[in-house]
Amino acid sequence: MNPFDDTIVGPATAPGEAGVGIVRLSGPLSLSILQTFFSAKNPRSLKPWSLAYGFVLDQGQPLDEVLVAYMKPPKSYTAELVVEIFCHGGGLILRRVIELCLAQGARLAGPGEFTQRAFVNGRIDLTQAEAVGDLVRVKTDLGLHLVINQLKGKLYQRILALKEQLAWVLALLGASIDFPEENVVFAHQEEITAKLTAARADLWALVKSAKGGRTITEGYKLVLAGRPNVGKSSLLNGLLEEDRAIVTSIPGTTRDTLEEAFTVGGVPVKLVDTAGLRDTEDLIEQMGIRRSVGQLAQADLMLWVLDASAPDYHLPPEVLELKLPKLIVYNKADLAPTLPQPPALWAEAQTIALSALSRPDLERLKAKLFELITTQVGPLAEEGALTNLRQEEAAKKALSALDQGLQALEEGAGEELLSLELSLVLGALGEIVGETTPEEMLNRIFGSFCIGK
Ligand SMILES: Nc1nc2c(ncn2[C@@H]2O[C@H](COP(=O)(O)OP(=O)(O)O)[C@@H](O)[C@H]2O)c(=O)[nH]1
Ligand SMILES: [Mg+2]
Repeated sequence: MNPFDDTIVGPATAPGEAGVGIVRLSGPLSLSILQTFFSAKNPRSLKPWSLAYGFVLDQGQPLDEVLVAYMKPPKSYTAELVVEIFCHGGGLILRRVIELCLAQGARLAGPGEFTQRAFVNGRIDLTQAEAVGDLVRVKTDLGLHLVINQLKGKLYQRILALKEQLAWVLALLGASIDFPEENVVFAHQEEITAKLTAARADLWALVKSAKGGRTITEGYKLVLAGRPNVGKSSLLNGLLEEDRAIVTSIPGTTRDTLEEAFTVGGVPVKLVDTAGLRDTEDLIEQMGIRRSVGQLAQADLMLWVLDASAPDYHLPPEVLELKLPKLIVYNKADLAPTLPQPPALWAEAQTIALSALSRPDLERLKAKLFELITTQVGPLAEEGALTNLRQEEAAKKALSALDQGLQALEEGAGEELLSLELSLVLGALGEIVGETTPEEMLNRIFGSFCIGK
């Protein structure tokens, strides 16, 4: 049974002039409220999951010519009785139709309340509800792919599978606590360890997916770094196809970091130009260099730009120590008769030789970036990934409780302690999908939706 006994109403389309504007009702009175003011051309056409044509009447006078659909529980957006009235788009019409509904006993829906009902009524989990919110905001193809998969329940399924693995172990432990004379932990120690180790690997992968998931939705950070005058700013301008950064032959021209957005194959990318890394007495330049290092610390990929005609591999130690993926870019290849050997340092990094002044070369660089980015984040869109900080925090909480449990098991602690840790893991996973999420967090999530969603 659905827990809500009131009926809510709201505009399902954005305000303003448009071809159609939709009023949506959800709750037990939806259909009877509709019938007080809807006059169908053919009364038998008002059937569930089909469209009926007619007029909305206000005190007997036609207010709008509309199409109406109603959906019976549980096969509707909210899993309740839902009515949608397709009016002509226009602020006044929608307001008047909503007023008719309110006069008949409906209540104005709050932000995200339809989706919240779908969640509370168990049609979708919290990650799917969040996907509904993200779907309207997503700006790139890959982001859309990820969010649609989340809406279809890919992330939910991943978490469900993990929970099942853990629940199985918990049941085994429960049996042992109930019948302490048979030392079940002892009997099944190996099996339990194997099961929990496998679960840990899955959970670890899930926690790791958060970075990629957020990269897809929020953006991938590419930082151009290297010695002064190697052509970093020229590369930024070339990739953006506009003269955004100042380029001169004077070393030390770029003194501050500069960030611009573009997309590579559907992934939003934040491209950052930085001050050249060198020892300098100039105070402003020193500050710029500190900023460069700060940007690199947050980068997903460093483009280490070198002058191919005179490569200088010297970099400040704090940059050398950074552990992040790198692409070595030998720029000014047009001036280099032979290309230098890649340095032994960072031997694992890929290299590309090009000229920032050549359009085909820049296209080649873009293709390379596409390849690097999609190998990092592409598969995530398919498998489902954590896409926001809330989910990530809960997954990390689950991982640390599971580690505690594994440690307890190793140290031969009793099954009670292990059961307790596993319950904490299940609780944290339940928070991701909305089973054990605190009320105020739910309110915050749905409160960020628009009215009528
Ligand atoms: N021949 C040649 N000159 C380049 C190339 N890329 C940049 N330059 C020149 O190198 C100088 C420094 O470029 P700039 O982008 O300001 O370097 P930054 O200090 O690393 O940002 C400018 O005079 C550019 O025109 C290239 O691929 N070939
Ligand atoms: Mg520059």
